[in-house]
Amino acid sequence: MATGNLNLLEWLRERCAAYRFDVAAVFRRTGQHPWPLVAADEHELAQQLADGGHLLPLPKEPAALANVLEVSIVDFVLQHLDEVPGAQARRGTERGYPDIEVSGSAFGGGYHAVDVKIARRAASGRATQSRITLYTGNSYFRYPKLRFPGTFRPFQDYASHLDIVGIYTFAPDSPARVEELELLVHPAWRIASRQRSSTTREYLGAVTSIEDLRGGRGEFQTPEEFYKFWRDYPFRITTQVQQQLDRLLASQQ
Ligand SMILES: [Ca+2]
Repeated sequence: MATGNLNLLEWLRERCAAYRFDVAAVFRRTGQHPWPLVAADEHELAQQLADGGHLLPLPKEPAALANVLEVSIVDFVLQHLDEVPGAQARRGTERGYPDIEVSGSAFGGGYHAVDVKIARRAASGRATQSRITLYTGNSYFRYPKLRFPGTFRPFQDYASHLDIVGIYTFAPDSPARVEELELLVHPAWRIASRQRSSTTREYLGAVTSIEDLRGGRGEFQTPEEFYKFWRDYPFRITTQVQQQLDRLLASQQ
């Protein structure tokens, strides 16, 4: 296969269409049943483990459950990237940006940021229950030439910023908690709104309509319009960011 001819956005869409969340529950070592335990297939095994008291449900709390999904999706993407000749990828830090950094000749060279976002469907089924956070607005995003802690390089050094958005229905009675998971892939600016995603944190929010998220219909016509709006936004510069800035500026003199 010739290198440099893959479009990362298209590649991710194709791969993500084949993703299945197959984490059924949390395994507990202790159970009550006779040994050996013999199962003909994974369904029978799951049933026997459940009947034998080996399974605990996944967490209900949205952030905890989102983290389980995120880790599983990042693992899946990294595994598939590993099979692409001429592609490199690495996993970001828990609280940093991005979740995955992709590079190499397979995708035309340069560095690409891929971030995973998880949202629960609202009861209506038409919107996300809360607004997805696209970026933290007062640090690496606002100062795109500086390399902040928790990042691999300055924001502007990425050729593209892509988001994998996972939307699921919360199933309180299922040990897996997650049903009807849908994965969408878009450049982050395409699903951006003009609203913050938190009243207390310095976060930029996405649009909440699931139709608009699917179609990549955010509130900006161009990336320039998006970056101008959110870089001009009067976010608070927290003490932590102030200290990071002081250090970064001092090291560049
Ligand atoms: Ca993430």
